[in-house]
Amino acid sequence: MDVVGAAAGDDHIAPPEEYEDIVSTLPTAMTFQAKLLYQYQGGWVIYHRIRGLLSFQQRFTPRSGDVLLASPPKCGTTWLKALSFATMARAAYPPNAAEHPLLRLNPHDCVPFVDDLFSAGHHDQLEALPSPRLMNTHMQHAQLPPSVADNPDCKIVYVCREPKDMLVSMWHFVQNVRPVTFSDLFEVACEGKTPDGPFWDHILGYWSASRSSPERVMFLQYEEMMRDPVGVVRELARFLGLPFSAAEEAAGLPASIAKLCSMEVLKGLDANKIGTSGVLAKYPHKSYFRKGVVGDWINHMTPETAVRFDAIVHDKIRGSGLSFRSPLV
Ligand code: PAP
Repeated sequence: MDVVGAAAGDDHIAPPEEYEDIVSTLPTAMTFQAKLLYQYQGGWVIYHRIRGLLSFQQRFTPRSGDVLLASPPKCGTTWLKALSFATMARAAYPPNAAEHPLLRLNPHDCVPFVDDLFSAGHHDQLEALPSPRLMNTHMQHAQLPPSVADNPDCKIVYVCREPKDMLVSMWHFVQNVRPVTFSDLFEVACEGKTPDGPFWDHILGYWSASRSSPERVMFLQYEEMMRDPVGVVRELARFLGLPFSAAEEAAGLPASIAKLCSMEVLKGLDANKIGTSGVLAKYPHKSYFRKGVVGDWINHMTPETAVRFDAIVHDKIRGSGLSFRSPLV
């Protein structure tokens, strides 16, 4: 594991023009902001990442000890990146160290996003990382190659979020690129046509993998992380095979990691107030830290809209054993 330089990637790198024979046959749909989606293996992939996904499936060489963080967009990726990085790197960088990388780098610059790296043809950067590597993806579980999905030596940590809050977070985030009305986003989300959607299939894919292989796939919910961040840090460390020792517990390391990665601390850092990151497109660091609360949907959805959305989600996840805990519903 290592830090990816903050300067990784340039603006507007054209994705490799490979796989035209496959891409040209895929069904397409429009999502908000008139962005084209390709339907591939059940998931809706945004146009600038479809070739990257195919390239990942073909070229990615897993290594023993690889850790892949997975999530639908806007469900806690930034937070999970920070927590996982701080947990895995704690021997080299104790959470209270004045020179901790998270104090000077945005979490997205500490953990590479494989979807964009492969889309931009920059996947060689992954080869340069020492083991154990920590990476993240928004790909659906069904889109992971068997060399990753079924690999006993690779671990996956998944995070999802109460879907109404996910949608509100997505709406705020896309305003950074171009305005879209909440109702336009809402309608495409009801059809599952958001990037990496349908979000219910995204969630169910990893949910089912975590149920059948709990030692390889850890399933987290944003609301659970909010309720007990220190407990989640302990669980995460155990899952990754790096449980806290008695001495680390006595020194308060789990709590220090949770504190370092809290919204309160990260949002206040210059590293997260200024600058941009991203390989395909650059997003302001501050756009990853908005409110970080549970139940913000209430400020954007009418009760009728919320009921309509809940009904869709309820119908999709029925029988899976999964539920979403939001204190407001
Ligand atoms: P991404 O998919 O673009 O990487 P992601 O990090 O998954 O985004 O989601 C961003 C959400 O996580 C934001 O939620 P909000 O819009 O409802 O506020 C962001 O505020 C929240 N978030 C980011 N960092 C933290 C953190 N350290 N603690 C809690 N929430 C956080």
